[in-house]
Amino acid sequence: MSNVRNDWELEEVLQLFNKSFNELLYQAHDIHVKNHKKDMVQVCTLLSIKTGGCPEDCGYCSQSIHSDDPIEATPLMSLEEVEKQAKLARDQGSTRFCMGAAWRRPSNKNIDRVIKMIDIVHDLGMESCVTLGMLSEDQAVRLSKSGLNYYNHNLDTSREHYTKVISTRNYQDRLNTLKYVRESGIKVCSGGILGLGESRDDRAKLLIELANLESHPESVPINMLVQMEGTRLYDNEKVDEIEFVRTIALTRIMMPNTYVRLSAGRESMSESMQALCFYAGANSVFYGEELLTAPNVEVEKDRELFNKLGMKIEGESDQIDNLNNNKTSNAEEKQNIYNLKLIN
Ligand code: SAM
Ligand code: DTB
Ligand code: SF4
Repeated sequence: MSNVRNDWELEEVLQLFNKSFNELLYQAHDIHVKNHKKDMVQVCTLLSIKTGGCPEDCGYCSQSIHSDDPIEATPLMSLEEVEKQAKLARDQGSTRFCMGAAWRRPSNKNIDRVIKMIDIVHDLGMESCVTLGMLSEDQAVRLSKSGLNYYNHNLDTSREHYTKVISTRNYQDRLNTLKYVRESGIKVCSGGILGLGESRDDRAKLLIELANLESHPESVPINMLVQMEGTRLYDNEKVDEIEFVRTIALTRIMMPNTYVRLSAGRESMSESMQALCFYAGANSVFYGEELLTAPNVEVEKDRELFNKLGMKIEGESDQIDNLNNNKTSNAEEKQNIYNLKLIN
């Protein structure tokens, strides 16, 4: 295991960023294979359980009421629909199901409903993750008691750049929720977005915020901005691909044991760029045709890419081994695993 550090400084992170591309990737890949199973990708399906109508003014988000072309608001999804979508995800091979809601913060009544949804996900044998906005300490404890595995709450960018992207909350609000989540025992998923008009310094500073937390997040999503029409940042200059891959490499080097998730924006990335991201240490993706409101890569295309790259979906290979070794007794489970073998 590599040394886990929590004392990163800007100068050394920028020095790493400035290394030659090959040297940086080699270092990141070396750390990756020392700390993770090789050629494995963890997949997580997203579901928007409450879309649109969000009072926050995040400049990148189509679900904000401040967007010029806001997406239509929907009520909180029914438990039946959640179960249907979660089953579909499980049958496509997902091992984690993440439910997102366009809230500034959930009410206690909202939390009651979400806990029932989390139970549904667990009953289907998947890990759970939710992203519901800011939480109180009590709400984090309630979610933890329900057995929730992960809470996603992104810092998005550096402290300095944050005020240019969002004005309805501040960085400390985000950090407070992360603290409540960590203290409640839920695993932390927190990352950022590239393409918000930030500089390389801002990217380095975001990673320093995450890597200098007392414990590293177990999961760090790195999103490429999906430019949504009507949002303030719609016309932003696109991030250079090599710079994006460098940021993935830095994330891997600074947080060696963490799952680094190549997140939103994969739909517009070439296969070669994704392959470079995996080499640089990304080992998790969002899986399924839709993110929250934006399109994602088709499942068939992802499976083809994983096959081409000789990568396996985490959890799936164990399930198939169990079937081959006759270790699975439940008939429904056998059928699901058999279906996975067919898609493979
Ligand atoms: N409302 C909650 C919140 O903001 O924490 C949860 C849902 S919100 C959509 C989850 C995360 O998705 C945001 O923190 C942001 O990092 C990411 N996100 C939203 N819109 C995006 C976009 N257009 N491109 C890339 N990432 C985006
Ligand atoms: C994260 O970092 N990215 C996901 C998830 N956490 C919730 C969301 C991406 C949203 C992309 C835009 C959309 O679908 O609306
Ligand atoms: Fe609301 Fe989350 Fe979108 Fe911000 S990112 S506007 S908090 S749904």
